[in-house]
Parts: sequence; structure tokens; C-alpha cells
Amino acid sequence: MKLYYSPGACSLAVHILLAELGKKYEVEKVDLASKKTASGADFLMINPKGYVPALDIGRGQMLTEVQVILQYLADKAKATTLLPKAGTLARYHAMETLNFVSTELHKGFGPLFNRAMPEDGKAAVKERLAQRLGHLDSMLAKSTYVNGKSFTVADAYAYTVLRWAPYTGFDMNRWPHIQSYMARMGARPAVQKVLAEEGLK
Ligand SMILES: N[C@@H](CCC(=O)N[C@@H](CS)C(=O)NCC(=O)O)C(=O)O
Repeated sequence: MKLYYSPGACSLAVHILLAELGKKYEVEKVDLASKKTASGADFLMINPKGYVPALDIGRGQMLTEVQVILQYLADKAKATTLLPKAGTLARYHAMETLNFVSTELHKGFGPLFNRAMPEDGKAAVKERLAQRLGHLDSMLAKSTYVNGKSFTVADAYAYTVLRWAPYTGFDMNRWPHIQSYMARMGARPAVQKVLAEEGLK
């Protein structure tokens, strides 16, 4: 399996899961501005959508979209502690959390990285995102991980996007439970390994 990634981008979630699963994997860095990979390939030929993550799962098959790749990897590894079995109510709750991370957090941060976005637009986006972060903080006041007492695939994703909050100007002291969650997540050996692989520490 080969993951196409950009350091610190949402592809980090997939990278973390690969390491948590103890999978053998390769990674290749993508320059998102030029759409070239580190080996000089045209990334648009790999993922015509032009964004990371893209996971080459072999036999000429490529998978994209964070939520889907995370579910594929956990299902394939039969890692039901990381993602409940398909068809169970617990699975739908896990998907509910993944969707919240994807659509409310991940895509909430997007405009804040957009240089063309005017400052007053950014302020409105930040206000909305702060509400979502407040919700997450109250969830984390009651549980160690975003889906309960143990690490699941949604944590790989939540940790990845929450890393962006201090860089986009949020004062994280507002959300002490998120802060301790980030410290807890950051101390996981798989997370440490992957941050080093992406040159982030
Ligand atoms: N819908 C995609 C979005 C992925 C995405 O937003 N990727 C960003 C990095 S976090 C990216 O590669 N952006 C570059 C671009 O869109 O040109 C997913 O959920 O995986």
C-alpha cells in the first residue's frame, strides 16, 4: 500500500491509522501547488481530484476521501475495536463522528487556509467553527477519545484536523479538554512515528 500525502494535511489521519494498525506501507509526498509527487509523477494522473489523501491499494486500485479510506483500512484489518462491524448501531455512531469531523471540522478549517478569503469572512467561519470546537470539548469532558473510552479511527482524523486550530489563530485555552486530548493523542507511539516520518517534529 502506498499513501500519497502532504505533511500535516488531512492525509496524516490515514498515515496515523496505517501506523496504528502496524501495516507495512510506503508513502510519497505530494506538492499540492505544482501537483507533482516527490518522484516527479503528475499527481493528477494518480488522483484527478488533485488532493490528498490517495491510497494505492494495489491491483491498479486507488482509494480517496479520508473517511472512506479509514473505514476501508479498519474493515480490511477486521479491527473492530478501531471501528465497529458494519451494520451495527455502533458503526453508525462511529460514522456519525467521522462525518462530524469531516464536514464540520475538516471542511470548517478550509476557508481559513484560503488566502483569497477576506478577513471578515474568516471571522464568521471562525465563530461557527468555535461552536463546533465547544461541542467537541464538552464531549471530551466525558470521554477519553471522540467515540468513547478507547482510540478509534475517528481519533486519527480528529487529531489531524485539530492540529490546525492553533495555526489558524484559535486560542486553545478556551477548550481545556481538547488540549489534554491532543497531548494524549500526540504521545501515542504511532503518532510520534508518523509525525517524524512527515518531518513535523
Ligand atoms: N474530500 C476530501 C478532501 C481532501 C482535502 O481537503 N485535501 C486537502 C489537504 S487537507 C488538499 O489536498 N488540498 C489541495 C487541493 O484541494 O488542491 C477528503 O475528505 O479526503
